[in-house]
Formats: sequence, C-alpha cells, structure tokens
Amino acid sequence: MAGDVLDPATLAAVRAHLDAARRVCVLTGAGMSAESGIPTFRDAATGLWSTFDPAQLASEEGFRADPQRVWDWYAERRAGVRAAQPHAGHLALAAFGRRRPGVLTLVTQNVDDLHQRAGWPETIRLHGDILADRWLEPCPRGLACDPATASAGRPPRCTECGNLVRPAVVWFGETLPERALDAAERAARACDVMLVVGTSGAVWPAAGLAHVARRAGAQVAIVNPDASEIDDQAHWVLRGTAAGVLPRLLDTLGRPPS
Ligand code: BV8
Repeated sequence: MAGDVLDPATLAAVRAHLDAARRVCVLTGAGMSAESGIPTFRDAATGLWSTFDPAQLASEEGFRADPQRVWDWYAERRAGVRAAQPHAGHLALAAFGRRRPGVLTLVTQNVDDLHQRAGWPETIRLHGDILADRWLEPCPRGLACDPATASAGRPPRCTECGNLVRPAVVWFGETLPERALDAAERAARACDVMLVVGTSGAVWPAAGLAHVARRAGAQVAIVNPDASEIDDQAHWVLRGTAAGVLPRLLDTLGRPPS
C-alpha cells in the first residue's frame, strides 16, 4: 500500500517508458485482486480448504473426484468476488487506458471481474470467468440447454440429460481460450512496455507472456511485493503492491504529449 518504499529512480524510469510508449501490455495475476480482499490463488486453499492443493481443486479430475467439494470451493470464492470492490490500482489502470486510447492492452490471469468493474470491459481473460457456468460434458443428446435452467444442487445437474454444471474457468490441464491467448501474445509481441502486476509467474502459458515481450524488445517492469519466477525477465522491479504502486506509476501520466 501507500507505505511501499519504492526506489524513486526506478519509479521515474518506468514512468518515463510508460509515458513514451505507443503500446503498453499489462499482465495481472491474483496479487492484483489481493487488496480487494480476494485471496491469491496460492492462498485460496486456506481455512476450510487448507488440506487441499488448489491446483487439484481447480482441475477436471478434482471436480470429477468430488463434484460437491469443488462446487462448494467455487461457491465460496464466488461470494468473495461478488463482495469485493476494485481498488485504486484497478481504477488507475482503467483511467490510464481511457486517457490514452489505443495504447493499453490489459490481460489478466484472474477469474474475477474487478478490471471490468473498474472500467476496462475489454480486459482479455486468459483463465475464464468464475461468475459464469458451463456444462461439464458436451450434451449427449445434442441439446443446447442453458446451465441456468439446471436443477438446484451442489453442483446443479441438467434436468434433461443429467450433465453437471461447472464453473466457466480454465482448469489445470485445460487449454486456454485460443482467441484470448492469441490476442495476449500479439499484444506482448507488439508492446513497448510490459507491466506485470501481482503474479508469481508459476502458471503457464500465461507466465510466458513476459518472455515473449522481453524477446520482442519491450521494456519489462514487474510490480510485486515479493520475488516471482519471472523476475529474471524484468528490466525494472517495483517491490510494492498493486494498490500502492499503480496510482503512483500512472495517475499523473496525463494525455499523450501532442
Ligand atoms: C495448459 C482458473 C495445455 C481456475 C487458473 C509449462 C511448464 C510447466 C507447466 C505447464 C506448462 N504448460 C502448461 C503447464 C501445466 C499448467 C501449469 O502451468 N502448471 C504449473 C502450476 C506448474 N498449466 C496449465 O495446465 C494451463 N493449461 O497449458 O493446457 C497443457 C496442459 C497440461 C500440460 C501441458 C500443456 C492452464 C492453467 C490455468 C489454470 N487455471 N485459474 C481457478 O482460478 O480456480 S490459474 C490460477 O493460478 C489463477 O487463475 C492464477 O492465474 C494462477 C496463480 O497464479 P498467480 O495469479 O500468480 O497467483 P499466485 O497466488 O500464484 O501469486 C500471487 C502473486 O501476487 C504472488 O507473486 C504475490 O507475491 C503477489 N501479491 C500478493 N499480494 C500482492 C501481490 N502483488 C501485488 N499486490 C499485492 N497486494
């Protein structure tokens, strides 16, 4: 938060690159939502869930093994997302994007809707939407029922064919939505600056976007209070939090120099 002790020279250097950039790609992870009260993914398996590996819960295998347990885990997380509000960092990113039309591409690993609620609806979602449902299987009868019509239950079940409802997120072992990943990779290749906020860099292929940007010649800056697995891709590291650093990085970057 505001108490972050940031190196003024690093802050000034990253601001100068952002100010001059024609294209900025921002990649956010679970740390972006932490100050809105949503536990990071690694922390999402605490309390009731502390005996489970989140990657096991966030998998088709885990869901098939115990649909009710996984459904309840998501129900608890969904309630947390609905109760959360975007923080100053989300608002700073959206405001920067609006002040500089055509400059910002915002890519998130997060499954919450905080970037959208902060005013950036065009956020590219690599790992889906925790607030949406989908069917576990293709319908054996070829029907196109709406998961919202499923029976009440934990999880709900299709009244026509017995199909289970599951959250519309990308589980471990599942491929990312092709259009989202392609758009994210194009933005990483084309950007002048990549800003990576609040990710451990542990999950692929999302973590690879920092490597793509670096290889393509972008300046890479990381915002994270702790070390991450992709720090070696950074030209600049700002050891602070999303809500503390982003407003100081972006808020006074006004409209582009005419
Ligand atoms: C796939 C939805 C084809 C579900 C999620 C290459 C190498 C190694 C492994 C693989 C590889 N390619 C594929 C894999 C396998 C796997 C993978 O990456 N495994 C890892 C764990 C080793 N990837 C996949 O399965 C992907 N699919 O590639 O398909 C395939 C399949 C199998 C094998 C090969 C190819 C699908 C991955 C998507 C999984 N779904 N989410 C749900 O949420 O329930 S990912 C999930 O974990 C989250 O969405 C999140 O994105 C991710 C965790 O990462 P972070 O966002 O970084 O969060 P984390 O908690 O780790 O870290 C938080 C960070 O925030 C920390 O650094 C912390 O310091 C910082 N922080 C804390 N507070 C703050 C802060 N920062 C700023 N401010 C703060 N206040």
